[in-house]
Amino acid sequence: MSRTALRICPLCEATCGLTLTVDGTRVTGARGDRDDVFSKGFICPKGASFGAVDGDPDRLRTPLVRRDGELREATWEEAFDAVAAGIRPVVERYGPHSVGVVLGNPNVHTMAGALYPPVLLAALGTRSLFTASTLDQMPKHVSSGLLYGDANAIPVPDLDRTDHLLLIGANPLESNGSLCTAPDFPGKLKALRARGGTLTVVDPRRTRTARLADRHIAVRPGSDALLLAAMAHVLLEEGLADLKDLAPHVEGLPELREAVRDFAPEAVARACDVDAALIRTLARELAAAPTAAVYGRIGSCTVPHGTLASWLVDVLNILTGNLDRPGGALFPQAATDRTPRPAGPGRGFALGRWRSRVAGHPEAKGELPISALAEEIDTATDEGEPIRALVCVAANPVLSAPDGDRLDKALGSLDFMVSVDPYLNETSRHAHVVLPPPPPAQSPHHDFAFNTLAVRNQVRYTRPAVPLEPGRMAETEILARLILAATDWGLPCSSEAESLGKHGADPAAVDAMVIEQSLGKAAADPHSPVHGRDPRDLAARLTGADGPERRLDMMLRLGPYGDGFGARPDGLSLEKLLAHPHGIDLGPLRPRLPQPLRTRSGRIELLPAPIAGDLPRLREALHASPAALVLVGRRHLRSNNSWMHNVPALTGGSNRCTVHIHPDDAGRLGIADGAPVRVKGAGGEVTAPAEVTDGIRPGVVSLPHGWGHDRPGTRLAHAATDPGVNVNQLLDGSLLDPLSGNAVLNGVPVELTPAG
Ligand SMILES: Nc1nc2c(c(=O)[nH]1)N[C@H]1C(S)=C(S)[C@@H](COP(=O)(O)OP(=O)(O)OC[C@H]3O[C@@H](n4cnc5c(=O)[nH]c(N)nc54)[C@H](O)[C@@H]3O)O[C@H]1N2
Ligand SMILES: Nc1nc2c(c(=O)[nH]1)N[C@H]1C(S)=C(S)[C@@H](COP(=O)(O)OP(=O)(O)OC[C@H]3O[C@@H](n4cnc5c(=O)[nH]c(N)nc54)[C@H](O)[C@@H]3O)O[C@H]1N2
Ligand code: SF4
Ligand SMILES: [Mo]
Repeated sequence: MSRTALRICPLCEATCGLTLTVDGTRVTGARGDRDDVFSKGFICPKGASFGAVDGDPDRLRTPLVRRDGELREATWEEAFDAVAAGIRPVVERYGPHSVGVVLGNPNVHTMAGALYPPVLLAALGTRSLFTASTLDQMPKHVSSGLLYGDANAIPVPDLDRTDHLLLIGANPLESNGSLCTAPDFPGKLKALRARGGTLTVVDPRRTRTARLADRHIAVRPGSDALLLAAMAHVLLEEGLADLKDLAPHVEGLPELREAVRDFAPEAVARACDVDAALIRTLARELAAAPTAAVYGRIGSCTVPHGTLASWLVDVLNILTGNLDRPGGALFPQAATDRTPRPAGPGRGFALGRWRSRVAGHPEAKGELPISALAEEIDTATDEGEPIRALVCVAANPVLSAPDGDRLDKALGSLDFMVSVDPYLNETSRHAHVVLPPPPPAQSPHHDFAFNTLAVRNQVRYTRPAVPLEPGRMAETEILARLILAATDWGLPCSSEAESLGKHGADPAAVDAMVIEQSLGKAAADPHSPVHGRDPRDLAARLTGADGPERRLDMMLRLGPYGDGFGARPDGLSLEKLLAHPHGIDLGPLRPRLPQPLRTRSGRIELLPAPIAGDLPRLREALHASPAALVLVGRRHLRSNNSWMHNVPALTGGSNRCTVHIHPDDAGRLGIADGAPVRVKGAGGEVTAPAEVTDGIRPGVVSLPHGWGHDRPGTRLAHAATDPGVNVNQLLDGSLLDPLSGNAVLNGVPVELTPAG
């Protein structure tokens, strides 16, 4: 007997609503949910393969615990005992920072990943936090932190209403969008053009997105900050800047004018390899468009000037008055955001509150660069203890971060490592304990992170489509138990908490504790709808089948659309959301300034000091001689970073680990289409087949990331049949964007030779 169930897709940032066909516990089909208030039936090939991803026979079914050097199946109790025995002595002996935490990308695609890692970090008290953010969007967080005082205040292009979109280093036709949650991004780009709007794409490759555009600019990799600075220069020098309604909220305009003075189009043209006249046209068109949005993604972030480029994206939106207005770039307001406080000066955003032990990298947003993870494990200094134990949740840094070989060795040297991961892969194979979460059909879903980046305000929640199979544990419970096993979290706070910290205590106690603390704070906050009320009484009113649902209920009710626990009876609650299985539409993005600002001035600080301090480095780039050959990445529609190569339905065809190279370069270097080519970088070399294509500009080659599934001791049968190579082995981890600590993954110098 088959039935259907709804499930929000967790396989990319678009968050489409799916209708699954379920046979017993098996997902046998997936189609777009036409009634979903946000995605309206859209689905892509990955979503359509949800059943195959969910039912992958290589997914681990039980915990694994290392005994006598080998990972063996174990009970949950044995596994958490091993976690307690592994982490606690390290903390006692070497202190909290000797325990590292690595959080990977899927944490933003699970409820567990949103709700528990903050508690784990607080409980461990470690500063050794590394996440996929420093391989990705940390430059955007830093630029938002500096401009707006809130690292998570990221403006999103108003795709449905804009007249003009300037898209930099993003390929949503493959990625389906990022830091811009939009089901059917491709359709939205087509609709933009159909309504007479303009799409410009800046990308060294002629991607499928670029082919859709009115104009494609094949910029030299790594030079976008110069291009954007030149556009800002034109707006300011030609009198085209017009802040419109933003003017009263912005400070630093004269200083900005001075700061970009040296970046005239004629000065940057050579470094960008873009005609000066064209740069002037781009700036004039941006200013002339009725509404416009500049949007930058991976290609603008994972480069040497990632923070400057990310900042300049917003500067252009501000200078044209397009920030915070319909058709421009706006700040979404998610249902689980905190109740907006009145506008006014905030605490601002600080960088470098501590530094990494070995290289002295400054922290950003509480994180150290993941490029420095290996050295923080394998290098002794006088500055403190190396990392000796690691908690790795949904991360595969051996493939996703620079110099996987070094990290691979470093992980092998740890006293203890626990991975929360469904697969035994290149990273988790080093763990002493592997805790496997259930497949997505057995997990509930709400997009805490992506709703704050969505092109339309809306809220959706799906309960598990399939009940937990016997022997499975929900990922929320796994993480709650991990916190209890590894730490003494909560002990000093209340008598009720006495039972906490005791390994084996009820995991619901973790949620109860978070609820107690959050409601206590809300009741004490004069701007909260529950100000002055009794936190215990509020807690008693929460509904939900378990701890995570009660926490979702609490966040919804305290949030900007919430019922305020009765204060606004029409408002949101979990109960109300459950009554709307296809979600609740909360309307288009609306102007919100100055409310989101948290800078010390209470205004947008257009030229923050750390940015000004980094501009001399950009000025130097004007005169640097470009490398003969540089590497960029690429994504494929039927993949996701490192963990979808084990699903036959999603591999093969054009989804292959090949070196894209322009015919001119191939001819010059004697490289034939399909022949093996050796690529050499600072961190090592790899050999992969060449794919000669004029879809990439001369002087640039491209390899996708997330491949290299040929290490021993993994359980990825299908991926191992076509392992590909690890592009990140070409990096040695030393190239970073200095303000954000983000790895430079694009525009990296390489050498190519035919491999015999
Ligand atoms: N050269 C190059 N390198 C890159 C990039 C690039 O463009 N070029 N992109 C970077 C970017 S943007 C990112 S985000 C990073 C990603 O870096 P990572 O997050 O390290 O890599 P993923 O491949 O996403 O691996 C996620 C891990 O989570 C596991 N997993 C999958 N689903 C779940 C789940 O539901 N729960 C749990 N607990 N685990 C799960 C997978 O098995 C896998 O081990 O890679 C980066 N690396
Ligand atoms: N199918 C699929 N979807 C995904 C993922 C996946 O692996 N596969 N990963 C997800 C994740 S974690 C993320 S972060 C997002 C990323 O989402 P996107 O940023 O849209 O992803 P990419 O396809 O890597 O696009 C980056 C583009 O930047 C270009 N580029 C490289 N260097 C430069 C440069 O210096 N300047 C400019 N202007 N462009 C440059 C590349 O050629 C590439 O086309 O995708 C998400 N969605
Ligand atoms: S676009 Fe993303 S969220 Fe939508 S179905 Fe495809 S993978 Fe899932
Ligand atoms: Mo990412």
